[in-house]
Amino acid sequence: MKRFGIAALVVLALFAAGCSRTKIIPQDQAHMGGDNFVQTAVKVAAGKPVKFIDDAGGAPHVLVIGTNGTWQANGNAPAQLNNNTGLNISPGNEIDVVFPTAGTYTVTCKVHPAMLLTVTVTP
Ligand SMILES: [Cu+2]
Repeated sequence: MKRFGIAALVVLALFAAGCSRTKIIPQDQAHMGGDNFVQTAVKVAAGKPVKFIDDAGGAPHVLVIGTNGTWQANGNAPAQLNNNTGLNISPGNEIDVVFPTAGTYTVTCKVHPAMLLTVTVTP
C-alpha cells in the first residue's frame, strides 16, 4: 500500500509538471517569434480584437493584409493593416486590432515575407 502511494505521488507530480509546460493559446491571440507567427491561424468574432503579441527579440514586425510580404488591399480589413505602411510591432509589445467585418483575411509581414496568418472572423 505504501509503494502504491509513492507511485501515485510520482505519477501526479509528473502529470502536474507536464501540464504546467503545456501553454494553451487563446484563439484570438497571434503570437510572433523573431520571424514567424507561432500559430498560423486565429479566430475572432466580428467587432472583437485580435491581440498581436511579439514575444521575441529581433527586428520589429510590419504587418499588412496580404501574402508574401506584400500588401493586398481589402476594404473590409482593419484600417491599421490595410495600407502599405503597415502596423509596426516591436519586440515585447502587443497591439489589439479589431476586425469589424466577418470573413477570412491573411496577414503577412513586410520584413519577413514568409510570415502568414489566417484570421477567421465570424459573424
Ligand atoms: Cu516580421
